[in-house]
Amino acid sequence: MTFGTLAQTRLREIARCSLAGAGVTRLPFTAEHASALAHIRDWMTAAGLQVHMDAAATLVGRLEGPEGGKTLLIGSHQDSVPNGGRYDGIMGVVLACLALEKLKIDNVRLPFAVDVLAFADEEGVRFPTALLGPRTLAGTFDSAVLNLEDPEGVTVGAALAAFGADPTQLVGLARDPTDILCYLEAHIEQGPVLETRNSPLGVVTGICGIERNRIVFTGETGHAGTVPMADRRDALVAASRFIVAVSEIAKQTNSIRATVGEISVHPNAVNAIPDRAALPLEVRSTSDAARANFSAQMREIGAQIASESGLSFQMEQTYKQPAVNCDPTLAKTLASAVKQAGHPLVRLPSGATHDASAMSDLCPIAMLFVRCTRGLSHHPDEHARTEDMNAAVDAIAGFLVSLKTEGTT
Ligand code: HGY
Ligand code: MN
Ligand code: MN
Repeated sequence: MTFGTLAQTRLREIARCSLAGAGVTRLPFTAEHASALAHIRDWMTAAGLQVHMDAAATLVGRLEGPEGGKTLLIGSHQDSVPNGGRYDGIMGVVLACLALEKLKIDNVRLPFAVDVLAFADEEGVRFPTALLGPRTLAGTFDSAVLNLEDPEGVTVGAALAAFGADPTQLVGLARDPTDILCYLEAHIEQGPVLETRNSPLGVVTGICGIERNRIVFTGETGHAGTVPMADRRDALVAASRFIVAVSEIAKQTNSIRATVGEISVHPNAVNAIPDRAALPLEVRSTSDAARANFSAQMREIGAQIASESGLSFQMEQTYKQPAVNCDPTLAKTLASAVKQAGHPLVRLPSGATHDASAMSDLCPIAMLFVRCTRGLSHHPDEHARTEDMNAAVDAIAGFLVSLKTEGTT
């Protein structure tokens, strides 16, 4: 059995730790998360790691290194989006464990310790926040997050405590940057580039920044049959014009990805004119300046659309994460490991954000992408090939060994 086959088998098994329905639905601090940790614990134990769950519900598998040596961090997230795929996040955990298992079989001893990390919550689906685990390790965690609630009114703090973690001990999780070598994350590409380039692996150059704004158009409701069209202050019509403008202008700016993924309408009745339309505008770019410019442009356009129809317009930033670069030296080492494993080298930016985005506040980061069939992700049909995951295990193991020989410890 190859490591790729083992990875595919393990990912098929852990995909069952999910709510019913298409694809995988595994949110943080839930029964599905708890059952997934049992599988991950087994993977870590098979790799010879000492396993514990930290106060942020990150499962940590530690391979001890020489006394006083540094620690290399490697991993990804266990959670999924609703009806997501079986590779996003969790693939990075299984590949990390298998790479260490490979080194154990090859009797390779590393001159540094390794912590494999299975973070609880990267997607930010259950709660209006994300990256809890990486932020506690990086010391950038904001304790106000503990009071944020899920749709059922459960706070992050209560969910952590009920899960057996400890919201009062999060501050103590911060790592000393001088003890850390780097953070490596393997992740399915979630896009079409590697498939188009016919390459199983890619070395990530940087991770996009992200900004989310809450937009509200407010007009006036009225009877759908009696108010003349010219007299209407229809919030949904204005919001629709705004959404089309977002798409058209984003298309004209090549480094921008802008999405309106939800909308709520009031009174939301078939025979009443909408007096309120609320929507999130998400903007991503590898350039923070381009992202800020685009948002400023949309603020102006939204205000103009509103004033033309006698409505009011509000736009408030609710989330921001800057673009981060992967460490060029680590990327070079990872590139050599990919070539050493006999695969072509493709370098590419990440349009998705990752745990590595937050880990970059703690230490230098490197990311390895694995080809994604049809570029499909956040989708039940997400798929990675067995042979590509096998290639990834080779490349990760090669990267760890080359860090040893390059003495970057
Ligand atoms: O939204 C993202 O890019 C990530 O999948 N959470
Ligand atoms: Mn992910
Ligand atoms: Mn995701």
